[in-house]
Amino acid sequence: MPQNQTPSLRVGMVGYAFMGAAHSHAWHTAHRFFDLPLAPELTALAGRNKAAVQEAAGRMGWASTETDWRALIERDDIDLVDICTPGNTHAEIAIAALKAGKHVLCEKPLANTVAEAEEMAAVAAEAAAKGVYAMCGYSYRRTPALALAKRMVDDGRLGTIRHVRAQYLQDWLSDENAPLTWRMDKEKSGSGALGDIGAHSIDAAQFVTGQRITGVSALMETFTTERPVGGQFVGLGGHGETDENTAKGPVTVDDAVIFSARFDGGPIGVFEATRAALGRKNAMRLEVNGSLGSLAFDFEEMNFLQFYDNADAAGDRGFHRIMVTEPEHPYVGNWWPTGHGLGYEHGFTHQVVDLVRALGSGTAPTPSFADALQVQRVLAAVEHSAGNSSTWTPTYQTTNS
Ligand code: SOE
Repeated sequence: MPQNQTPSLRVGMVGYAFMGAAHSHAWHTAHRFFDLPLAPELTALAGRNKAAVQEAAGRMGWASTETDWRALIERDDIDLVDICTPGNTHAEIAIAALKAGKHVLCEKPLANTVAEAEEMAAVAAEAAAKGVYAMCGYSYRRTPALALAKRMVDDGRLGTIRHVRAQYLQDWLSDENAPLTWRMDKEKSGSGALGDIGAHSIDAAQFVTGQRITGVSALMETFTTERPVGGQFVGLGGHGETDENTAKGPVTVDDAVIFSARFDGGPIGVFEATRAALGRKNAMRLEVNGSLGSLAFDFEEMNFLQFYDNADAAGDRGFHRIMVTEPEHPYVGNWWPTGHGLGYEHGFTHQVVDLVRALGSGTAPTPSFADALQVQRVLAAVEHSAGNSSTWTPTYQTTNS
């Protein structure tokens, strides 16, 4: 349908930091590369600081601004609310938006607690019955290589899944002088590496395998327990403008988490998430081992998927590196010729594509708030396990038997 005849989807976004920038790019780009039933319009951007939100709106291409998200939700020229704010605000904004008849895209993790996530999922279920839909922004599942991994598992190329191995390794908090931000404040962020990046690994592992985590055993650690206050990050990997005289505040979340997991279909898993793995920048990795083959992915080489096929002739067996840039691969055919590759921002664009296509066909987008509630339950189980080391066995207590 010609662009000028495609019905609009008028978007209001709350928040305009790193995720706000990625989402803005996606709202601008999706219908320029994919045929969509609705044409997104960047109608309003909400933020508390008037000067800052106006500057951001100009830079990111939003038509108007609000200094209160409630005003955004009351507007009758807004069809969908996109929540790009810290986790402690997700529940209030999403519930109000859904009850006002607005579709919702909510950044991950869904909430800071299971109780909040349960309420959000319940309200979303009621809204869906009225044709108002909600999606949670686990965008990594829309990286072409991970979408291909799921397709291959669904097609039985791995056989019976036995192992899941997930790591999400960053290093932007390796420096103990990196400043204290909202991500290190449990009240605002809910948790540290666990909810910020471990949540991505949990969703990706459940998405690719099609199975859910039923139990965990965990260890969490905070290496730097206080940080300079008032410094500003220069990007995620940057260092705050602080010195030895800057006052310090407490870090109330984890720097790192490791946990073992059991999936409902039988596999066992090992997970690791850290923001203190010096040298690893955004190494979101997933390996799945099955009875017939294995897959391995590393976001730092996001255009490739490693595949070991035990059906190969014995002399030919080995991990093959699939370059996920063929038209046959998920999403890629709408971009560049084979071999040209995609980037981090494309996952957000694909997220908008799938969301808008679902809304246009009157179907519920995924991951739903119920899917995101399952991730929230895993996050809570990890925190509970780590805080109750009843099964922890110090080596000095082991007997010689
Ligand atoms: C920080 O760790 C962060 O920005 C996460 O919050 C994002 O979800 C991830 O995509 C990149 O790293």
